[in-house]
Amino acid sequence: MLKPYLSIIIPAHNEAQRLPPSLEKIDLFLQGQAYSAEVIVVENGSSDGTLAIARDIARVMPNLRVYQEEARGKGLAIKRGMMEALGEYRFLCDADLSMPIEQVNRFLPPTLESVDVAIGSREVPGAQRFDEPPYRHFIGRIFNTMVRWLVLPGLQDTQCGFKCFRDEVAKAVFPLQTLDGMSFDAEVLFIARKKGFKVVEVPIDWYHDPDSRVRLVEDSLRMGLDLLKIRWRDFKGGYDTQV
Ligand SMILES: Nc1nc2c(ncn2[C@@H]2O[C@H](COP(=O)(O)OP(=O)(O)O)[C@@H](O)[C@H]2O)c(=O)[nH]1
Ligand SMILES: [Mg+2]
Repeated sequence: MLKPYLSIIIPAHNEAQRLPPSLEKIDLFLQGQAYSAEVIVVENGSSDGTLAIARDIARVMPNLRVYQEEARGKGLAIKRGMMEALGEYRFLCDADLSMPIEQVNRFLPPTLESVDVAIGSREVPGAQRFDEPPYRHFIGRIFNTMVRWLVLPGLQDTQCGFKCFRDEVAKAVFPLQTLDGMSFDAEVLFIARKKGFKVVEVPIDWYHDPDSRVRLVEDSLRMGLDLLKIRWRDFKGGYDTQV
């Protein structure tokens, strides 16, 4: 395959319901764009036939590739997708399309010129949130405060599921990623900054989807611990390797 301009990487765990309509929207959107693109789905740990459904869709969507990882974890799936991707820009995209896919162009030239890492943000001026219950927003703000104190000063929203990496940045950062779960974002952004790449926040529209794979208590505790792991690993020189 020739190097596409854009790779859209979708992690999918028990997404039998949400993935097919999202892939259809993405396919339609990409057909209307002047650039070339591929779509990569990485499934792991599903019990609802997500993998078979994604493979069925790949038969009629030639630019879709589907992969599977054995163990569960969004971070694990993202790392695999990033390693498989060929695009000049590599865009992480949640299966629920909480951000309308058309807004992917906000992360790409000519809207944003040659940015290293552009992250979708629900907290910077211009962003809008729809239908999010206040308690979920509040928990997100507590986590972000911890993220800013411990690993990523200045970034207002690191957990949004829509992020774009230039290929050179992805190749330098993702091989060093060690976190498999929901806090992989904080680690890869930390590594990117450490390597001297610039991270910018892009305002997006966010439509909250109450159907969530996040286990609020279990995942929140694990995510807090993960932030300490990032600091500890960095202290021990774990991110100093060049790849
Ligand atoms: N492959 C994979 N994807 C996951 C896993 N956990 C969550 N995801 C995906 O991560 C994305 C965000 O999940 P979602 O439930 O929408 O999280 P929320 O928006 O933060 O409530 C979706 O595309 C999920 O399918 C996992 O263990 N493996
Ligand atoms: Mg979601």
